[in-house]
Amino acid sequence: SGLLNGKNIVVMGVANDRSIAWAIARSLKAQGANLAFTYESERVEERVRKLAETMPGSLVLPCNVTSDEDIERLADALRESFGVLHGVVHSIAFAKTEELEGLYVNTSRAGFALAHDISAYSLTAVAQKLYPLMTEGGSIMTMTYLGAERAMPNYNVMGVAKAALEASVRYLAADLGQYNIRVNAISAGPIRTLAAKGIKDFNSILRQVEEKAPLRRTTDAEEVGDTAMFLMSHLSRGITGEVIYVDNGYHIVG
Ligand code: 0WD
Repeated sequence: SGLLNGKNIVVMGVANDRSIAWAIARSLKAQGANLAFTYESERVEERVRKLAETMPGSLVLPCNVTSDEDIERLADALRESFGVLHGVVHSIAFAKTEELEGLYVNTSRAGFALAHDISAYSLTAVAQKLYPLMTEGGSIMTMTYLGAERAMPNYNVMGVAKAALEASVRYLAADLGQYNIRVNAISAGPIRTLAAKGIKDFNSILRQVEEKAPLRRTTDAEEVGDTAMFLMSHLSRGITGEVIYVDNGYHIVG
């Protein structure tokens, strides 16, 4: 028996086995959740299917979050398979690599728009189309980073998009609380993933965390996974509109 028995949860943002979304899925599965995975494009479909096959009974559905049509189709597919939805894990972000180095002041209009569309607006778009399926209440969560609050080297436009994402969490929480739907974010310390590869000097960021974080180590995806499990569960029923740090304490000293 698990904390998430009978809970239907959609996990968005698995790209490979290093993805934070995949660690989250493992923690959710360990507590008995029924999972649906979405993939961005054919580029990652095969990898996501292979991973999902290791969790028998999981659904695998396409959804590029830049497309309202895709999100509507996702809502229809989830309604058909699950009926009721209890949880949404949003673990998606994107910016062009050239916007993730050098000076923020050089950010292009198109680069700004793209980063905000995929990394911030997509949470609202997904919540808008999926909350009607959460008829028994539910939990929506997303992934953010300290660069939302501080000007950090190279994070640039992604930091500005994460600030919009964190504000969206508060507005969505205010809107959806009346339906007993909670909306929160996890602010994770740096973890070596595909997305992290795009950030210049990522190794030196990891070294700084090892030196300065109160717990003197970098964040494991599993640590994020277990906090996500808590946010999806009844244990966190009093928490909404919040940003929870899973960063070994770095943000209090760094
Ligand atoms: O240090 C880190 N890795 C941290 C990541 C620290 C704190 C926060 N985060 C955040 C990221 O900003 C992101 O929001 O966690 C989330 C997950 O990131 P990740 O697990 O580090 O990276 P990755 O495994 O690359 O997953 C992100 C995925 C994309 O992967 P790629 O690398 O193929 O772009 O987001 C998905 C895609 O699978 N994605 C999309 N999904 C649907 N539609 C789209 C899209 N348009 N664009 C990207």
